[in-house]
Amino acid sequence: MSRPTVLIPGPMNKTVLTGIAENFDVIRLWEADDPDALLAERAKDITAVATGGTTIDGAFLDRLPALQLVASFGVGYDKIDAAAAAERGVIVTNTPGVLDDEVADTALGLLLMTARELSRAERYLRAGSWPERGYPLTKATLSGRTMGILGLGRIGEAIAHRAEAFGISIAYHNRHPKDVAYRYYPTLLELATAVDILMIVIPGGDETRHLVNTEILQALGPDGILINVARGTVVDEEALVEALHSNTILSAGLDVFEHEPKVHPGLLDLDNAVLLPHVGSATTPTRNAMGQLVVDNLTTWYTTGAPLTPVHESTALVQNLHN
Ligand code: 8YV
Repeated sequence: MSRPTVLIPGPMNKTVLTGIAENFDVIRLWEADDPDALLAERAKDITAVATGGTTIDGAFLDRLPALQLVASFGVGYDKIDAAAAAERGVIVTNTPGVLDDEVADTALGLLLMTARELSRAERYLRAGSWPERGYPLTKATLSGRTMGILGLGRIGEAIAHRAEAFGISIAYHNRHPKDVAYRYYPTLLELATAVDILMIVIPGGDETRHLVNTEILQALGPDGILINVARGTVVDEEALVEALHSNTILSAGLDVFEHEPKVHPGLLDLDNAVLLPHVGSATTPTRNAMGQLVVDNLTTWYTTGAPLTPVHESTALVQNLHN
């Protein structure tokens, strides 16, 4: 039997590249001299795409008439139009679960850096200022505070468990309440009003775009801390810069940005913002585990017809295949 052909549109995690090469014919589109010509020539052979950040919309899918599966690297898949894929009978998979602890660790690290000004204090030491005077006391402490989690999924729960160990109380807002002991708020505005720390873990995409706006930041208030480890698009970045500048909120810790890797210049100028270059899941073991799950989704699709981790837009398709 001939080996299935997998298209990789852009540069990709090494575990994926090595793992796929063992059992599939691979087209590395980003290395082609004329990617459009190559795509047109090979389109009829391509039955799967492995991707890690390329935009895959209806127009792209229409260029691949034989496509069956899009295996995406990462838990968030906002760059892929999974509904358009489902309409065309194409299943999308992502890499949930294997990165929960890593992202939760980053979230807590970012919270500590922000509340206790740890990166600013380190800059103070390196600048040689300590012998003159000790670093000023921080206004915020984490003890006895309440964290509101926007998007209590698997990563949100991993963050909640860690935060509880710090003595932080947990509340959350989802579309529907879950069977958990944490207090549920039916609206984001009520959650932001009730908590000291707003932790964003909700998926990106059109549905959640600019959910955190001026009104929400005002509700969070002058002692409030915003942490975002999800997608930059969830926050209206202009409104956030203004809120940090005018002390409408105390501070923000951000691992993600609306136009990353470009960062709003207004954020770069602010001392009450801690900024990380999207490192939530960025360790070698976790990225390898994510890469292996991409490979495993492809392999199981071709060997059993049942991908391991289809996204929710694809579940009906998968069920129909097995009925
Ligand atoms: C990665 C992420 O940075 O999984 C996600 O949704 O945002 C991160 O784990 C991203 O997948 C890298 O491409």
